[in-house]
Amino acid sequence: MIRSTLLLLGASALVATVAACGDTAAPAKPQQAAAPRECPAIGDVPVKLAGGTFAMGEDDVYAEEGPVRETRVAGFWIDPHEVTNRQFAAFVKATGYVTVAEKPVDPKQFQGPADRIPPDMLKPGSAVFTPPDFPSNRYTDWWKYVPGASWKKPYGPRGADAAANEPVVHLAWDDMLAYARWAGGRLPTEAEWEYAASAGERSRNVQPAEANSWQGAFPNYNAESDGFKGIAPVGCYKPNANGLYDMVGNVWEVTSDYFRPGHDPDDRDNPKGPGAGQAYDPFSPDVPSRTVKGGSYLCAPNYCQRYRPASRQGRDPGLGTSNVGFRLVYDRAPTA
Ligand SMILES: [Ca+2]
Ligand SMILES: [Ca+2]
Repeated sequence: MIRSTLLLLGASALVATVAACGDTAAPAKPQQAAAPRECPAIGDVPVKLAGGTFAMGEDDVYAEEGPVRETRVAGFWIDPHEVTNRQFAAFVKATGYVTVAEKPVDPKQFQGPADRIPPDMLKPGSAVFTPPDFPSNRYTDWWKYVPGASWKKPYGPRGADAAANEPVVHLAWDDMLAYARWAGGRLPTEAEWEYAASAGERSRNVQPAEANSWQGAFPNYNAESDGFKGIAPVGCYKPNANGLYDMVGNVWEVTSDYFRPGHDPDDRDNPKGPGAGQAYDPFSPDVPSRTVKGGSYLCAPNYCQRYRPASRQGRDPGLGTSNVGFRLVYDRAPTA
């Protein structure tokens, strides 16, 4: 598992080499989630979706999302909400599983001499959104590798514990696979995810009342007019027409497809994305990134208009971040 590349993130996936990460000794200023408003309790029972066709992709926003083409997807079941800390904790309790972010980092995962690796980069940890107090478009101004950050401590060791009904974050690809095996599901293909998120409508940016995104000038001014500064508990916004919550916004969701910019126009029948050898992420060219969907609480009008079903980016499989989660799909009716 390669971990020397960081990050996808709010909007940019970029290579964070040892040099780019620089000195991590300065204390980070982890962002705390705003006090949650009242959100209705929703169940965990997966939703059955019949197969069908839909117009996958968008042609007129970001180049990586096209071309639009009619795509067929077979039926499946899908989680009604992002996998929560409560659900992931049950998996950890049952199995003793330790996530990648909770383990020391192998120096071999970095390019360059071991004695040039900042010691903090070898400690267990993860990438935490840490907003600057000045305008910026450099991802290194807001992504910090925080030792001690993990799914249990999403804002770092000095931050709050993971909230039970918030989506689990800071997981690597292998962590999600392990959870999926335990839960009897699998990561959705990009086509399955987008079909479920679109729910019969054309892809469009949602309004602040519809999903947890970012209002104001990212990264230094968050107007919070949608009610949440950071991650929201699942189910605080109205579900889509399929009965699915937070498909768009809150946290990006990992799919099983490898990422490369643009869709194969001829791959329309239950597409599963390119092979590992064809994976290409311009921001992390050295690793076979997976595709993430739907944007997050960090997507803002001035920076990342990706609070849409068709939005997509690559995501380093080896490193967790504080704005990426997942949900599962199932090929047969899940047992209670
Ligand atoms: Ca928000
Ligand atoms: Ca989401």
